[in-house]
Parts: sequence; C-alpha cells; structure tokens
Amino acid sequence: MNNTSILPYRYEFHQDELSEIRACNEQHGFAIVKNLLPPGMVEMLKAEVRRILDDQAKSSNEATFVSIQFIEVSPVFATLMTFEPFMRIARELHNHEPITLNRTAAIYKKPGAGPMGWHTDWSPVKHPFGADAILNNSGASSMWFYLNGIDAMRGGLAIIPDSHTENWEAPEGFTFTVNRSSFHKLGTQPRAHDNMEDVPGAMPVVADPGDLIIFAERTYHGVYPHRGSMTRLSCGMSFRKSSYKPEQVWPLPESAQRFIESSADEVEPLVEQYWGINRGWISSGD
Ligand SMILES: O=C(O)CCC(=O)C(=O)O
Repeated sequence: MNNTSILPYRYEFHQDELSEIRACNEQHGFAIVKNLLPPGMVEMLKAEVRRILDDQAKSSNEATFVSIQFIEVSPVFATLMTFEPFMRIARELHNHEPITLNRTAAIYKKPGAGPMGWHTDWSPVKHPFGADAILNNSGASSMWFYLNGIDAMRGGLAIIPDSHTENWEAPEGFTFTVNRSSFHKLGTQPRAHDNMEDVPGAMPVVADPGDLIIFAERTYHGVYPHRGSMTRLSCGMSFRKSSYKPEQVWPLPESAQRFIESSADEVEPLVEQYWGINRGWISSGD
C-alpha cells in the first residue's frame, strides 16, 4: 500500500483516502487506488470486454482492439456509475462540482502486441479538430481498470509522473513532435518514441486486477510490448465537469441517444449531457 520503491512519495491509496488521491493526481498527474473492484466485478467486466471484442479479435491478425463507445453497449460497465466507491472518487477528482459522463473505452490486447508510442491524450482545440480534442480538453482524468493486472512484461502502461502540466518540458535528450502530442530523440525522425525503457523520468505502472488507475488528460503515457501469455483486457471511463461548454460539439450520435434513453433514472444526471463520440466529425470555422 505504501509504495515508495520508485518515487519518493506515495501514489498508491486505499479507496477511503479521497483527498490524498485527488492531491496526488493534481500534483503528479496520476494515482492508483488499490483493490477498488471486488473479484466478482472484475470477472464480469472481463466477460463484457470479451463479449464486445472477442469476435473481432478472433477473426483478425491485428493485436489490439478498442471499443470507443463501450458504455453504450455494456450495461454491466454502466453499473459502475452506481458503484459508490468508484463514484465518490470521480466526484472528488472534480471537487464535488456536478459531473457528466465524458467518454469510455475497452481494450483487448493479444499477447505479442507491440508497444504503443508515448503520447498525451490532450490535443489543441485548433481548427480543424475532432471529437478527441473536445473530449480531452475538459479537465477529465481517465479512470482505468486493467482487469488482468499490468506490469512492464504484460503490455502494461508506462507513464511519466509530473508530465501533466501545460509547460512540462520534454525529457532530457528528447524534443516534442507537432502539437506536443509525443516526443522523439533529438536528431531522429519526429515520430512518437516507442521505447518505454529509455526515457528519463518514466516508470511502469504496476497494478493488480481491481486496482483503479487514474491519470490526467495531459499525462504522457505509452504501452510496453505484451510479452505475457494472457489477453490483456481493460476498460476505462472519464467524467468532466458539467460546466464545460465547448463552442462546437458534433450532433448526438444515435447510439449515444439510445444509451441515454435506456439508462436508469438513478444515473440520469450523469448521462443527460453525454455527447458520445463521432470520430468522423471535424470542426467548422477557421
Ligand atoms: O492500451 C493502453 O493501455 C493505453 C491506450 C492509450 O493510451 C490510448 O488509447 O490513448
């Protein structure tokens, strides 16, 4: 629980340490909450990620599959919005202001998958921009469950603590790619660097099934190659403050409309301003 082996401060917390979780995410751009989900819930969520992505994955040689509307097709995942230990962390991260469901995803990663390069989820709202720029400019922190557990051998996340601020400088020996979306070694092609091991300040995220991993929208992260033997299953959700009102948003997709209409009354305040996602949408204007 008191993991200080890599960093000189605590970044793993018990679910009751709400203000400590928020403070760590605000100060360092990430936090881990140990044992948030009971094992039965972990198994149900694994079955849901498989239900949605198994067929696609089994009929393809690709290694990684993503559902970017996971909550719209998984009523089980949607029940997390009524799981108080999870929701009180979501509310704390937003200082108890009214919040709205922002975005969700599930990922299925086969053993043998290659690395995912370093990147930030944030991108500028600078025309022409897409839905990701809107959803990742809202101050929402990602709340992820890696349902088999992760480490540097099993396609786990690598992150750079303290990289979540607007004026963070690239690691020593590296420079940013366009729009600061990633970084590359000085003197090399401007392509996202995809080695997790040689970046000053980077560390592996080590977590067990049921642990919640939180990271801020600007925190730089990447993914180790999957050298394990088990398919890596994960799912995540983020909330934004309901006061976030960008100038442009895409028309509500039908799938999002159906999801809102079919949601339990209990979660209505969380979903009534949900926008879904339309990756085909491009901003208008100059
Ligand atoms: O596969 C993962 O764990 C991370 C995925 C990711 O970083 C992303 O989709 O932005």
